[in-house]
Amino acid sequence: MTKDDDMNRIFSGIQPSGHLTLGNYLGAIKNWGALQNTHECLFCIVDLHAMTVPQDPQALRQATREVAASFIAAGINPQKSALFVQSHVSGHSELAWILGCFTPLGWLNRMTQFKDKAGKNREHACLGLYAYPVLMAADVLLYKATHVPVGEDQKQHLELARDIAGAFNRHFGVDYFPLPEPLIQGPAPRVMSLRDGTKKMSKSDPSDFSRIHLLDDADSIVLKIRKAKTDPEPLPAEIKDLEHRPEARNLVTIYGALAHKSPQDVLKEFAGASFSIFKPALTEIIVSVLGPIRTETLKLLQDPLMIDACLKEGKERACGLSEKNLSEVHKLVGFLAA
Ligand code: AQP
Repeated sequence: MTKDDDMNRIFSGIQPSGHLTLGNYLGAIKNWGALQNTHECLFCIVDLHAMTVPQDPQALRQATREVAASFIAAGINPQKSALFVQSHVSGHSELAWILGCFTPLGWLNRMTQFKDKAGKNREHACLGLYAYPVLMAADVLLYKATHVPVGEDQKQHLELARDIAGAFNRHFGVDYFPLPEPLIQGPAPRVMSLRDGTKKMSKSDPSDFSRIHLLDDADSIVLKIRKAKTDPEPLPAEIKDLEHRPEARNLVTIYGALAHKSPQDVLKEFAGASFSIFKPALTEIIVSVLGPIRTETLKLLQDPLMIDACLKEGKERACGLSEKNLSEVHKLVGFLAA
């Protein structure tokens, strides 16, 4: 029951709370393909998390298959990595309960995502939204994952997962759960909204024009980039001159992430250019990267039985690990063997 036999295991997940965005792609999925070659990987469609805000059941089912198809289209190989749905592995909810008993409310009160999502309506926010980070800790710790690739927005939740793992280990005087490390390595760890460069691009933003979806066709991408908020100045030569121009900086970062260039190198190419020059170039590169992913996703979605079969196989692999770890946790906390 040590952590040594579980070195270098990756867990990461995405909520099927809508259509995946360019932010999900650049902050998370894009890096997952390469990680499969160096780590044992578990990639999860976290539908229990999606439920923390209201979901239409039919849309949730559809989005779950769509996310699975996009993962495969973007390079996740279900033969190499366990690709599965969170609600198919009951251990996530069970471990969340156990870990919740080691999580002081003071820690949860600091979580900025809860404050952002609950807004002024805090008294009416559901327990699930408040307890979201405990479930996220359970997702990772259930597999004793050592590394979690996430975008910058999830860093605080991952720090909490480390605190909870530490609290559990200390309570029982064991070195059982590894303290999971964030891997914030995406080329654009924080992609911002196209309407407001100070807000992150999000699936659930009320404005469709705030984001690019992985399934947007070329015409929609042209339109969304044309309408993206900018300012009247041309692009500067130096990155420091974008400090107070969040929308411009965001578009330059997106271009660089897709072209495998640093934002400074993008400026070398476009210094002095107006947005009427830069935006078409940006559109072209977005369409060239997302186009093939879109085509492949739509093709995969025509065969839902094949997607379900991949998810079933992933579930079996995930259950193999989670059942072993949960029975060890049961022993540690003092549950009678069933
Ligand atoms: N804008 C972003 N930039 C970089 N990374 C991002 N991620 C999400 N948005 C961006 C990364 O994608 C992974 C999965 O996110 P999620 O869907 O589980 O939850 P989220 O972070 O809350 O994403 P959304 O799109 O904002 O969902 P909603 O609107 O439903 O809350 C994570 O690794 C995240 O960092």
